[in-house]
Amino acid sequence: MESALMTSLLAVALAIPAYAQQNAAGHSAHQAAPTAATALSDGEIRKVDRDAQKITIRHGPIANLGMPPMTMVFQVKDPALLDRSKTGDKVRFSAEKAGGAYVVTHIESAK
Ligand SMILES: [Cu+2]
Repeated sequence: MESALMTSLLAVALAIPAYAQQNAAGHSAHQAAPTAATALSDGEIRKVDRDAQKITIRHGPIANLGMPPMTMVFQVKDPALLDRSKTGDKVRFSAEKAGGAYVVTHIESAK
């Protein structure tokens, strides 16, 4: 009985630092999840063209594309990205080059 209690207390004591570490790692992993392949860039939506499935973004530097800040038109990987975007939105987004076109793969609201 007593040794069982000691064992469970020991298990808890050992688990606490492991949990804390795992939690910290889990948090940063969560932050990085949408950006596994590409880093997020800052941008502001200038135009959403649903017919052409294109979006104009005034963006900051895009590290993975080696692109300086500018305003430009992107294609979108998923048309649903357009539904969540409107002119004037401040966003964080990721883009990649696919078949000679620049394609937005992720957009999230910038807070
Ligand atoms: Cu650009």
